[in-house]
Amino acid sequence: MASRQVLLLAAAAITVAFLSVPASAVVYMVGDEAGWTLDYPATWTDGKTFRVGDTLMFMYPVGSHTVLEVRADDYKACNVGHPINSWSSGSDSVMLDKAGSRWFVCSLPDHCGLGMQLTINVVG
Ligand SMILES: [Cu+2]
Repeated sequence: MASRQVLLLAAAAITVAFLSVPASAVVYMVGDEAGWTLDYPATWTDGKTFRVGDTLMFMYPVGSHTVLEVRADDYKACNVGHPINSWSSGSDSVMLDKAGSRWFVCSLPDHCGLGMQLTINVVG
């Protein structure tokens, strides 16, 4: 009997946990089907509204690219020497956990200059 009550409580707690996740949270595949590549289209962000709680997924063959989060001035200059964060798993999940602008580049030689740059504005 007691174990049945524990199970019911656990089920209720799980339900509440799911309900508290914003229904609007979106997982964005950067570059869509093409992924995070040299052909990544600069227009990919057009028409998208990124919100706190959404996630960016960067997909690429391991070793072919990386993902660095950088500051605005390093973004503009393609300076990869002082990243805020870096990822290289080939399946990198980046949570948009706060409002504001964020800047991402690939760290491989010339890739940033060839267009592997992504800047987004996250709204609360
Ligand atoms: Cu690259």
